[in-house]
Amino acid sequence: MPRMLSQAQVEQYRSEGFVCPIDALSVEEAAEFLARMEDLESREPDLWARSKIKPHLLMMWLNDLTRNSSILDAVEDLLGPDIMAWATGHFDKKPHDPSFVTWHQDGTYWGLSDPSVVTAWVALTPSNSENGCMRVIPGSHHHGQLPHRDTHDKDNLLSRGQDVEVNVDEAQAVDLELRPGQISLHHTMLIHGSKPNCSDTRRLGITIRYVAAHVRRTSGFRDSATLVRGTDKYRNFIAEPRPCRDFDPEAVEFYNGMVGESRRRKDAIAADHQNKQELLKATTML
Ligand SMILES: O=C(O)CCC(=O)C(=O)O
Repeated sequence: MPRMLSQAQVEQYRSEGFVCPIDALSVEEAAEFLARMEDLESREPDLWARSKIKPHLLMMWLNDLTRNSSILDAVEDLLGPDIMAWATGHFDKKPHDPSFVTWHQDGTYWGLSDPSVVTAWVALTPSNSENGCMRVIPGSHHHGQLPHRDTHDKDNLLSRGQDVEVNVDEAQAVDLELRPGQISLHHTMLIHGSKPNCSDTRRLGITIRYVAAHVRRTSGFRDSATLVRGTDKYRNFIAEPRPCRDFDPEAVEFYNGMVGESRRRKDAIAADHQNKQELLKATTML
């Protein structure tokens, strides 16, 4: 018996690669997380620039969010009982913000051993078609890893502006509309993206990338994760410290160590991806 999702939602995740919407937090709980985030934003200039990778190591509110029992119940229905929070992020579009996200598959540069990886996209504000909610191509996770190119557009919210190099049929796209506190869950190979915010309201989503404890890195680089439910008998990731306060010095030291590692890993995976694509193109031209 699933804990949070219905059997139909579990099946939808398998067949279409996403589930949406899920009532994980109440509107009040979402407002409280948002208030804690905004309070920190007002006290810490460059908050997000200082914590691009794994901000849950540095911010108490975000660390608490990764451990939310309703979110974890839904994730457990897809990944099983042993769950690690591996990465977190924020996708923020201010009113009339031109920022967008190109069509992409998350797993492209992640270098993880298997697809037991789920993203929980947590809405802290309303997220709808007008303000640039996330859009997905149902069933696209069945196509496996597709080629991508880096576009580096300044308005693209992705670090490299990753863009999938296949024709995406926009008519197939489904808008994932959420009220504050609701979440969507999506598969690591699902093609998704989002348009600019054409409204007067902020659109803010927090991403939590959860992995099943058996998942490991395919590259030789070290990486860390936080066990948020169950047990970790595999020890594939270095255990992350839980911060006692925002920008806890011990957590900052740990974070700084992981940043360098993460950059080296991403560059190595991107170079490997590029080589494979060039090889694929050369072979197709023969
Ligand atoms: O929030 C968005 O617009 C896109 C989010 C996204 O690309 C992701 O969660 O991987």
